[in-house]
Amino acid sequence: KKFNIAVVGATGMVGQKMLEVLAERDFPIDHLYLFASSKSAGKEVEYRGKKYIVEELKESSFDQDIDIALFSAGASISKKFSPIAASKGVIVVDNSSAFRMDEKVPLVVPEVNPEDVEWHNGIIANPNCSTIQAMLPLKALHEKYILKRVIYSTYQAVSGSGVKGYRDLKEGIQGKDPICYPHPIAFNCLPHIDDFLENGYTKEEMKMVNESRKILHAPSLKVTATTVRVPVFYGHSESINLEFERSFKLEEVRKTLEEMPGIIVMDDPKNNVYPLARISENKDEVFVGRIRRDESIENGLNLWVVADNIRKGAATNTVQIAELLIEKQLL
Ligand code: 11C
Repeated sequence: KKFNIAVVGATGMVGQKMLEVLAERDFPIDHLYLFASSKSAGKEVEYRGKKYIVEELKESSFDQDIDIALFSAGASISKKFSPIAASKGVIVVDNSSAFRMDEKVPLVVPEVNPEDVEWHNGIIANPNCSTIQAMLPLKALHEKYILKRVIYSTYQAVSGSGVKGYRDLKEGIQGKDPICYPHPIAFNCLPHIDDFLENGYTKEEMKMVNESRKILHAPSLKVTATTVRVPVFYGHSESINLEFERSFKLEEVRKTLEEMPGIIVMDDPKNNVYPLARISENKDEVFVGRIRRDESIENGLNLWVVADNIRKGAATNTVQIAELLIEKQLL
């Protein structure tokens, strides 16, 4: 059986990657609809050798026979159009932050909490990129050793800010002033991703805290985060410090991570082998390395976790959720 799929935000960085991933994975598409703002409407986009015209997104767009709509056009577009689509029987997989913490909306990483898609009410949220990649190792280890506390420190690529962030790094290297960030990102690190909140954290940091608890079904898990933008085009890197209830053997930890679907363990520091942003580029897996004990506490562990933020962090995870809907016959 084939399905009618819509991509909302089809001309954006993530929308384009979604199309690439859908084609690569041979997603069973009957009819493909591409939507974007009026600015991009009329543009031609190619999918599997066929040209499609991008349509302007309107309320009436969802009167068409659409099974699944993959949204990646920002939170305000999602807030307005996802409920309209859902009310017309379209299942929305939303890559924005609009509905992630809504109690009626599942927040899903397919390798981690696939069962949560079953209680959807028309909208399923795709987590933030920096959360997604952390969830795979954390879930695998939480099941065995029970997480007590998580400390995230991230090193995030400029593509997380879309084309403007990419431009700030590319042109910033040549000395141009930034337009996306408040400071130059070239040859710099900015401890500032998304807006600051009253508690002194950024929205990006609180996304990591809140989304981790929801996905792991651990509402009282202690989590803290510092998120930093670094001069890298693609691939978010994360130092993750963990404290567990139970004791562990390092060898067992390594095996658990190796056995987790979606993870590639790269951990041979003597031969300079560890995950790198440039290795993760255009890959769907989450790379884990620098696996070592935190010797300052009992049952402490340090990991270095890297993934392509546009692939596993956005487009691939969204497409995997759509595949899950088909697999579980939820359409
Ligand atoms: C970044 N994580 O790297 C952000 C991008 O909530 O979907 C994704 C923002 C979001 O800047």
